[in-house]
Amino acid sequence: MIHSTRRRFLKTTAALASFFSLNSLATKAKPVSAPIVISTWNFGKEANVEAWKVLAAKGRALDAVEQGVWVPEGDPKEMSVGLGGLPDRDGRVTLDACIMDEHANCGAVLCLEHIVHPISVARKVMEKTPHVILAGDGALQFALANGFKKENLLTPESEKAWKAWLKEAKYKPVANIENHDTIGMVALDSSQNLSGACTTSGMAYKMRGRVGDSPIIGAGLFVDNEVGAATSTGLGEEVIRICGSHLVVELMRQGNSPQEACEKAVKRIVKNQPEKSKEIQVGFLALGKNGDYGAYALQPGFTYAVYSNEIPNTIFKANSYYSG
Ligand code: SD4
Repeated sequence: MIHSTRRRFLKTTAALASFFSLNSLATKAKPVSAPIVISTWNFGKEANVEAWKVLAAKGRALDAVEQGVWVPEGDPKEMSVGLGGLPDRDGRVTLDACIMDEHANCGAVLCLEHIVHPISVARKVMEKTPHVILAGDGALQFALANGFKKENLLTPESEKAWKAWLKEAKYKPVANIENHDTIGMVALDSSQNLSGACTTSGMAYKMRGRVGDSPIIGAGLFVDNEVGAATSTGLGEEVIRICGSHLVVELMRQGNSPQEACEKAVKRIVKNQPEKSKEIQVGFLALGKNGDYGAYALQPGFTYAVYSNEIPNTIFKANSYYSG
């Protein structure tokens, strides 16, 4: 009698436990929605259109993110990426980019000058060299040897902005606007594979040779095909200090949703730099293997664009730690 009551109790407890664990999974995870592409800031919306063409045709996420980020890279009006990017304090446009695929293959270029599409040079580094990173003159030499054209990236508008800056020549990053933005894009294709790309002209009026988080695998971008992908934007030095995108992906591996993971990474920055974090912007964007996604920033104003079969290329505002 005691035994059968106990057995019944155990059975009920096991049933309840599995009910609740399934239920908590169900509430955590949104429906699988591959393919999906998400990218940083408002200009991500236009970039998503190109990425979506690849994804909708059942192409690879890797091709989608490369083609997607080409849009702001090639747009002279975008003063934070590629052609027309704001220069360093010496007036030189220096670009940073990296790309990563579902096999943990990755490539990056740092402080690359004169090439409109650094993301494609990064992809060539990944595919054609035994290395992950090429920097500066070596990256340019490699690009030229691989058929990329040498161009002047400093547009009259960027040059004018730089000359105006020179009057005071004060380096002071402003949250969200004016002198920084980056496109980070992550995608899940219809074969359920993840890839990501991140490309920028970095912080405007930076010191010559300065490199931010964007081309650093694990900081500006990280992809783990078992778990998810993440990318970042904002003041790169603060992202590098916490290996931001890698941290987000590892938090997802531990069972956090992409949203929770982005929030925890932002809070890590606050914990490390409580005073500084009030004045700067950092935003994370993450995509889980199941199509769930999330974003979070230090300050209000961080936007991102999502495109999937269920979400017709929409710009969302990320929640933030500070209310502004
Ligand atoms: C950098 N993270 O170079 C880049 C800049 C950026 O929004 O994303 N700005 O630090």
